[in-house]
Amino acid sequence: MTHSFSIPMTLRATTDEDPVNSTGADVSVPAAPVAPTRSRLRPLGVGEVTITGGPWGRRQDVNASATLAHIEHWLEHEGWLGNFDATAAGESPAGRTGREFSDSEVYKLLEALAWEHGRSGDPAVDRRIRAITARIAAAQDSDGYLNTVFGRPGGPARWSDLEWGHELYCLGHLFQAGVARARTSGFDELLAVCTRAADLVCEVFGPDGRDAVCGHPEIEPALVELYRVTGTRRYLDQAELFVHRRGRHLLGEIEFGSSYFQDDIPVLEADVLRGHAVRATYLSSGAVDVAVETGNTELLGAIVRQWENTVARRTYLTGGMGSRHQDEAYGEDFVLPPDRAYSETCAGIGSVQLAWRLLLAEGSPRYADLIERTLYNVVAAGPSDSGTAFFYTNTLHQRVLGTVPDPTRAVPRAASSLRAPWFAVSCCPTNVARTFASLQTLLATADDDGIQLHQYAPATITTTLPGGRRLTLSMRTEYPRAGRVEVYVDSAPSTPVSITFRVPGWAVGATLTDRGVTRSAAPGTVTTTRVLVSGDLLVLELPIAPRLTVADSRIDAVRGTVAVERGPQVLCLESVDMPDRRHVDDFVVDPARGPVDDGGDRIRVHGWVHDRDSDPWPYHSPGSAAPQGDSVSVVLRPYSDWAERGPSTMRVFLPVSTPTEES
Ligand code: FUB
Ligand code: ZN
Repeated sequence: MTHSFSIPMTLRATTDEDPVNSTGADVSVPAAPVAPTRSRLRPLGVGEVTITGGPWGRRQDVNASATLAHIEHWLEHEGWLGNFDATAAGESPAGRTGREFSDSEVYKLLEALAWEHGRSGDPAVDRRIRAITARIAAAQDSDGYLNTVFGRPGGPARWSDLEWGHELYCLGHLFQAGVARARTSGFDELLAVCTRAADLVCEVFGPDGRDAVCGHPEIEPALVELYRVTGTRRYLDQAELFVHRRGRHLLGEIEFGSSYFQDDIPVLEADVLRGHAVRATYLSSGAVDVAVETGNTELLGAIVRQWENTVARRTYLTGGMGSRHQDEAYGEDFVLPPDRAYSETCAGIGSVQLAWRLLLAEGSPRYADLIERTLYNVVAAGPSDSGTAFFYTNTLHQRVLGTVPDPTRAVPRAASSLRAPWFAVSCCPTNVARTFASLQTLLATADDDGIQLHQYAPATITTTLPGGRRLTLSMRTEYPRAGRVEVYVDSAPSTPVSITFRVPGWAVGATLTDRGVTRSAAPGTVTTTRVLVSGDLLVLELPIAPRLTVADSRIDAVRGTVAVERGPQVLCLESVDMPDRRHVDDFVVDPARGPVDDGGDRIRVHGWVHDRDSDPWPYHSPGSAAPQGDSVSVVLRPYSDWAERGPSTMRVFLPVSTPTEES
C-alpha cells in the first residue's frame, strides 16, 4: 500500500496563560505522556479529561487504591527499591536482588504515581513520589550515571553488555517518569536526575562517542519526550541517532538472531514489525516521535507501512502481539495460534503507545480502533478486577486448568494459567499501572477546529481551542454494555466548533443525532460543525449486537472456528460456564444460530457438546467422526474477565460443526 504524508502544522500553544508557571513547567504543553511540538491532533492533558465512571473509571480507581501500593510493596519485598539504597551506600552489586532491568520497575511505578498525582492531586501520592525520588537520586553518580548493577565495584563495567544489560532501557523509563512528574507538578529533583543522566548518555553515545544502541529500545521515545519537556535539542538528536543506528548489526550475535532486538534491518527499510514484540513497539514509537519532531516523512512512512503489515498479518483478534514464547516475539505472517498466543501485556501496551503516536501524527481513526481493541482485550485482561494479580501472557485458549499461584511469592516469569501477584520479570504490572494512571489522555484530542472523541467513557472534557475559545463537554454512556454515547455541551465559544466522533470499524449502522436530526455514520469518523450552546446534546448510537467473526484462512490455527465479539469486546467460553463444567474443547458451535444477547455481559451461543474422550485416534476420513452430542446453549463473557472465577479452561475461537467432521 502506498501512502503520502505531510507532517502537519504546529498545534501547541492553546492557552491564554503564561506558558511557564512558577515551577518552571511549560503549561502550554499538555500534561500527557506524549506531547509533540507539532502534530495533526493535539493531545489533551490529565487535567483536561476526567473519566467519571464506567469500566475505565473503575480501573483507574482500583489502580489508585490498590495497584500502586501493591507494586510498591513488591518492589520493597523483592529488594528492587532497596537496590538503590545499597548502591547509594556503595554496597551494590553484592547482595543485589532482581534481574538486570529491575530498576525500570521502580521508574515505571514512579511514572504511574506521577500521572496519578496529576489526576487526583492526592498529597499522599506526592509524598510517595518524593520519597522514592530521594532514594533514586542518592544512587546517582556525580557524572549522572545511574544503574544498580553496572559500574559498581566488583560488578560489570558501565555499558559493557549492551545486548542484555538494559542500562539505556532503564534510563528511558527513568526519563518517562521525570517527564510525567515535570508535566504534572513542574520541574523537581526527579527531572534533574534525568537531565544529568541524559547529558551523560549524549556524551557517551553522541555523534563523537560510541557507535552503539541498547539491546532493548525504550530510550528513543523517552529522549524525545525529555527534549519536548526541556527544549534541549541534543536529546532529540541523540534519539534520532539511536533510531537510525539500529538495524546495522551493531549489537553482538545472540541465539535469537539480530531481529530479536530489531538490529537486522534499518528502520527505514523494514516492512513489518518483527522480533521481540515489546522492543519492536517501543522502537517504532520512538521512530514516530523522531519523525514528527524532525519532519522526516520518510521515517514516518516506514513506520506506518510496518504498522499496516503488522496489523494485517501478525495481530491477534484481541489486538495482542507476539506468538512465540521462546523469544517473546512476533511469528511469521499469519502464525497466530490461539493456544500459543504469547501476547504479552506489555506488547499490548507498546502497541497502544505506537498507535497513539500515529493517531496524533496522522489523525486516522484506524489507530484509535486498534487502541480500543487492545485496551479492552489485552490491557484490561492483564490485571485482575482487584488490581493485585496479573497476566503476563494472554493466551486465547487455555487447555488445562491452571493452579492458583501462591499470593506471597513471585512466580518465575510468564505464567499464564491464572493471574499472579508478581513475577521475577515483572514488567507488566508496572506497565499497566502507568497506563491506567494516564488512561484519560487517550479519550480525546483537539485541533484548531474542535475536539475529536476517540474512546467512549463517562467523562468530562474541557480545553481551550486557539483564540482562547473554552469548550467543556460531558460524555455520558454505559459503553461498552450499551452503544449509546451522549455528549452534552456544558460551555462553548460563540464561534463554530467541530465535534468529531470515531465510528469503530465494526459499527456498521451507527447514527449521529444532533438537534433532533439523525444521520447515518459509516465506520471512520462523523463530525458536527456549528456554533454550540450550553445544553446542546449530540447522541452517537453504536450497534453493539453480538457478532460472529471468522479469521482469514491463512491463519491456519483457527480455520473452522468462529469467535464472538460484542462492540469492542472479544468474548470467550470458560469451562465454569459449560454444562457440568466440562472442558471447553467439547463444545461445537451451530453456525446457523447466531449469538443472542442474554443481558448484562452474557451472550448465549447454541451448539452441541461432543463426547470424544473414548476416541482412540483423533484423525478420521471426512464425515466419519463421532456424531454430535447433546444440543446446548452456553454463555460467553468478555475475554478480559476470564479466570476471575478460579481455574478454568477457556477459548476464544470456537469450532464450528462442519459436514467434513460430522457424520
Ligand atoms: O526486558 C525487559 C522486559 O522484560 C521486556 O520488555 C519484557 O518482554 C520482558 O522480557
Ligand atoms: Zn511485560
